[in-house]
Amino acid sequence: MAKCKSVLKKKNDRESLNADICDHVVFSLSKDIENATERDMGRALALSLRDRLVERMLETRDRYRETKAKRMYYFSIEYLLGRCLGNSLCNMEMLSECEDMFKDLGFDLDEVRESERDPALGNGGLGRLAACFLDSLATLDMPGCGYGIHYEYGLFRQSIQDGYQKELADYWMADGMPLEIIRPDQAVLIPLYGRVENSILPNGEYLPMWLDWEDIVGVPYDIPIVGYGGKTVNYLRLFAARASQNFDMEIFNSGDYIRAVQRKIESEMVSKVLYPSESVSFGKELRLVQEYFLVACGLRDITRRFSAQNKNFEEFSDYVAIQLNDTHPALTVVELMRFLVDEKRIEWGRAWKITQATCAYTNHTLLPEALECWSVDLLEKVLPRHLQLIYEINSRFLDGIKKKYSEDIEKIRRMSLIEEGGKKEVRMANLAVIGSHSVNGVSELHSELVKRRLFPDFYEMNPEKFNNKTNGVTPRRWLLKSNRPLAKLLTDCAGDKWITDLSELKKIEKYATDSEFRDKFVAAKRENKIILSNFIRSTLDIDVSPDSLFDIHAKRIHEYKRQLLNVLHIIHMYLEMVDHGREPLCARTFIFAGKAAPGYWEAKQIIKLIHSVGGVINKDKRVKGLIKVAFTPDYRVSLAEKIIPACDLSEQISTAGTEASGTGNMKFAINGALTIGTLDGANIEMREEVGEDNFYLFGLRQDEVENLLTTRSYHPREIYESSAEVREVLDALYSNRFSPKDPGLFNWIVDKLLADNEQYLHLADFAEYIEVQKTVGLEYSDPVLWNKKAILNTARMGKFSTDRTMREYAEDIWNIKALKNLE
Ligand code: 26W
Repeated sequence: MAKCKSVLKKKNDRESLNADICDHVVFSLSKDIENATERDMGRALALSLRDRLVERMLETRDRYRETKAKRMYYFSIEYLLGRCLGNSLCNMEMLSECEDMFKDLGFDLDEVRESERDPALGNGGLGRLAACFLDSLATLDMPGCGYGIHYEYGLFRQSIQDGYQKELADYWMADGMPLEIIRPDQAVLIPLYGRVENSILPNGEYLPMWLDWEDIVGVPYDIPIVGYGGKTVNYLRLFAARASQNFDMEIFNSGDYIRAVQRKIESEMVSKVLYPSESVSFGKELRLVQEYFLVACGLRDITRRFSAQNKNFEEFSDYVAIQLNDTHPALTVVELMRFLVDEKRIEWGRAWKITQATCAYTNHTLLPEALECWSVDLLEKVLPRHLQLIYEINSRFLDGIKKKYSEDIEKIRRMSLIEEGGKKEVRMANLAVIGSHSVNGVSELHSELVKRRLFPDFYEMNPEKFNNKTNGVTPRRWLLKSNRPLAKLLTDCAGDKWITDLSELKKIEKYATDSEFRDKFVAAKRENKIILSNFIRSTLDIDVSPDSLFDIHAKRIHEYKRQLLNVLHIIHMYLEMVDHGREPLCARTFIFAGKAAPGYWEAKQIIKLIHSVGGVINKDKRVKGLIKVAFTPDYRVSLAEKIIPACDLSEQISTAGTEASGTGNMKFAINGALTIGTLDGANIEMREEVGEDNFYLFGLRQDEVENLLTTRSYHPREIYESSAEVREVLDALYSNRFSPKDPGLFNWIVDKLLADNEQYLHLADFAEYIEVQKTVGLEYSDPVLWNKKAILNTARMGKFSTDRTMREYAEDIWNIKALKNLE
């Protein structure tokens, strides 16, 4: 076996890097150095960086092999990586050096970096969390890699026309992805469709045979994931679907060339596009195939690697942990059983124990419409052997329950993997729960609700399985890289240990009332606000003052996240000024960003509403300099990196009990924004950490919400009748004040908000929201008070680093260890 390479050939000093960049311009890009454009220089830099990463990646791999380390594989249908060049340079501690070098060469590295497309292979929170996890695992020197799909089209790009969202295709690979490494030699073959023949061997053993399947090839593309300090380089392995050679055979045999090529193209559809929704189950065949494709490619890769080191699959779970990122990869449970039972001929009970010991499941949403179910008919067509296995898993599982709870038919019905009503469906969440040894939620409140609301029967049966792992974010991307003015100030005052231990920022607590520090903190925030103001001016032609309070709501557009409540407040503030002549306590800029799922009509209407309200307010001279509304289109990681550092007030106002955790909330607070929020998701823990005086709390608690909803005692019309403020705002919407050219456009909103079945309780929280927003305005006008609170937010967010989150998963669920580098 190869020895660990403790001596790296590629040096990071300027001369070596410079020479490599020139080499890549000539030999990889085939250009003269004199004619190299900014884009060429960016690519050459990325290729030179890749050389360094690859070397370290091989070294890391050797280290894992030689120590026979247990590894964790993160299975996720989404990864929202964001741009990779700057982040990798930052983690390699090469960013400043490269900037200087580029300046000397006559280029601006910032501009080069701006031209990199975001790989947007995810929808929102779940995919971004996966990306933060990978960064932390590598930084902690832990053997943990990601497995996913190499979508050709990422999440749609959003443009706005006449206030409406329009979707554009995101062909993110147009300029190539210089950091990735294609590995055709490690391609895997995935069977689909076909039928099962049940035969019996002469010795009486049952031998199911999956026959007549079609196959697709999964080709791995590796994106190196470098930890901070550059020692450990793990990878994210994304599989692209390719047609197999068999298709070529078919062309040859059938003579129907065009039809055969069409089939080839169809099979490559599997990794063509990311499904663009966060919150509805799709039920579409292609999506099921994608989910199986991820699972099957991932498991084949893992079992191949395991076989190379260890032949005894009884020991599989001693060396392999698989984390299921929501139910999308839940078929892992079935595919691993198929592999162990059908291919390795391991006895069912043993195989089940190995499977459970290997798999763990994280739930990321409580919304009932997002819980995945797959129709039995579809499973039968796409994965006939897997459906058999699901039935077998279910029947053994239900036998166990019957023994334990005798004949509680209702309980058995609820816990079954098969939903029997109408069209038979397989409940993927139940499958993930019973096939795993650990089930976790992503914040304390959410984890409680996972036990009580989602899986009460499973919790009663196996309480020890259920646990909480509060989310976090990586401080490298979300502070060090995206907010360099603040990062520098923090390092100057508290040293640089915070980069890998965010709790070190406690050290700046003592400066919360220090005027010199405060001035610098304010200056850093102002620098970020100026950058964002300029961006808004140049892209939207809206003039916003960096002296105004930047009140920001940036996340996917969804009714439960209540962008509507924010708009109601804006309208209220506007009416106070123009109808009642009451000046606000401070000038505000309301900034929105977020995409609506293409098929989610209400969410798209909310985007239109924001534009319509903004359109009226922004051109009304009476409120000039006092309120502005801006919607920055195409929210994505790179835009978040611009927006978040510039925020004063972060809107985290979901109805209590609906947002599993939130992670944007953490990014804003770390960057010194104050939060206005409900007691939902991780807001609760953030408030505990930063202190209740430093958090603007409002709204019903989760138990109050639950009570109102279950007793059907929410009657918003009564609120409308009794509150002049509510009436004014809703009447303004109804009277077409914001839609003069489109009468009745927003009537549906008023109707919905006034209906007893309005499940997000906007009007129940309205009065308190308005009240607390007044306090916000008052306190913002007192910079000493405001900035003391803002500084304490940054100082006390240590808990919300994914370094902490990953340590907890590693210790409590995966049983993997940090592997110190040889250097
Ligand atoms: C089947 C369609 C579908 C697709 C995606 C259903 C559900 C999802 C995700 C689970 C939704 C999601 O992204 N959830 C978010 O996960 C974040 C990371 O844990 C949390 O911070 C957010 O609160 C949660 O909404």
